[in-house]
Amino acid sequence: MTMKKFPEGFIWGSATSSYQIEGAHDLDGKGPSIWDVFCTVPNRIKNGDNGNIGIDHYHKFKEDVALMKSQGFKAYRFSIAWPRVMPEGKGKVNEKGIAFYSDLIDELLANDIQPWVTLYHWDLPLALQMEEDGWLNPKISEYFKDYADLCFDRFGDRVKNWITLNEPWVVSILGYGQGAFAPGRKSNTEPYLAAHHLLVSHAKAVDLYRTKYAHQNGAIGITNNCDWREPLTDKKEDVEAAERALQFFLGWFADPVYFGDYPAVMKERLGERLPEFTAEESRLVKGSSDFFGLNHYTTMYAADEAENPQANIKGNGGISEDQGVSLTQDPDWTLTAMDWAVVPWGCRNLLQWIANRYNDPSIYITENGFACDDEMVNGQVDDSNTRLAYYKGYLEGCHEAISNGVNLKGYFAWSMFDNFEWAHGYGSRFGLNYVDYKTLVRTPKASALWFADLIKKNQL
Ligand code: PNW
Repeated sequence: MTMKKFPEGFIWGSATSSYQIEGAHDLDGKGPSIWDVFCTVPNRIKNGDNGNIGIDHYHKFKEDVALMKSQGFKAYRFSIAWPRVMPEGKGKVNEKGIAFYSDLIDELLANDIQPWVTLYHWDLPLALQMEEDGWLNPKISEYFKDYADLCFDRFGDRVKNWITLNEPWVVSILGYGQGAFAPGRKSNTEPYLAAHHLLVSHAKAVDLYRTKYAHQNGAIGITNNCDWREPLTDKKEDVEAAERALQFFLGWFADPVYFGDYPAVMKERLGERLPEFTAEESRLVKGSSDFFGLNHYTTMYAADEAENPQANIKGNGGISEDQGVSLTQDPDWTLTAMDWAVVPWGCRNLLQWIANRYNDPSIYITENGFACDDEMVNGQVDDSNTRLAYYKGYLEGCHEAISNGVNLKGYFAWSMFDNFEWAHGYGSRFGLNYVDYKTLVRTPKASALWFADLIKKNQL
């Protein structure tokens, strides 16, 4: 077997988000978020789970950083809970919340782990939802900018890698289209409006960082999620359908960032439901990312709807009737607990598609991982045939893309720990480290030990 080396300086990290791990939902002055409340609505979350306690990272962060250090991670991606530092989303600052993140950052740096900080990973302050209509209100971009200003001011002396938004596609589609995530709205117009305000909010925060905080010499970008779409057949209609699906998924957010406008195919198909960028907005959004943040998990076959009208669409498709695309999985593909298929070559193909379309940006995979309901047997979780095999395959895909010239600069495993998997609750475990939700004891799974070795050697 040939050894697959990764480029020197390749960044190996693991990732989490605030609501999924912190707990301490109402402690030390934190305000409620839309997720705190969404979880109280009956039947929205599997088993009625919620993030009230999470994995109590709020109290155990030193232990958690020690675990990262022992597993060799050089970077840690986490998010700041907006309502922990600004309980009402604007105005008054909660100094105890600031102190928590400040201590976490210091602890990471003391252990030679670079903090990669996401400003928004879905826990919007409830007051902004109730009083201001959340992401549907154009004023949100000013509130987000002020919140970003606070974070750059308090943490920017030590944090050099910022991600404004995590997965605006999920916020728009699952939060405002399908209603599966907070704030639970169902609509075929609101997702496009929310997305527009998300993009402008991102761009204003980046502009602020590059002007007011230029002296901090950090990098800032956005993280988008995208599955790969492989044409079901090599018929022209299916090839076009797969391309159209990618433009509705990733192009929706990445085209504005790289080209200053939405993809032509979205404008054609959506007409007035797709907002237009003003000249000023377009100027602000274009070029607003120092790197291409990508969260990637799975792949589906895409066919033209007319070609394959009976296809069984299983989530992840966005608003399919807007795209005229039908999606299917190969019955031979292994599925995770989320029903996401394991397709390592899709990861390679997507990286190459991004490199081609966006002119070879520096790419960081900011999430990639495998969900299952792990079990502890004799004090150990052996995930070598499930999660570990997934990581190995996907990292081989990454390595191939790098060999083909793709500028992939780093990789963050999702997730460092088992945690609250949103609407799926605690049953779908993504962690490299097992968490016993009764005792809150953390135990490295086989995949965590495999990562430690991989990082040490920097090769597969
Ligand atoms: C991402 N989809 O969520 C999030 O960034 C994480 O917080 C989450 O735990 C992880 O992936 C696993 O789910 C997604 O429907 C949720 O395509 C849904 C989708 C994609 C990503």
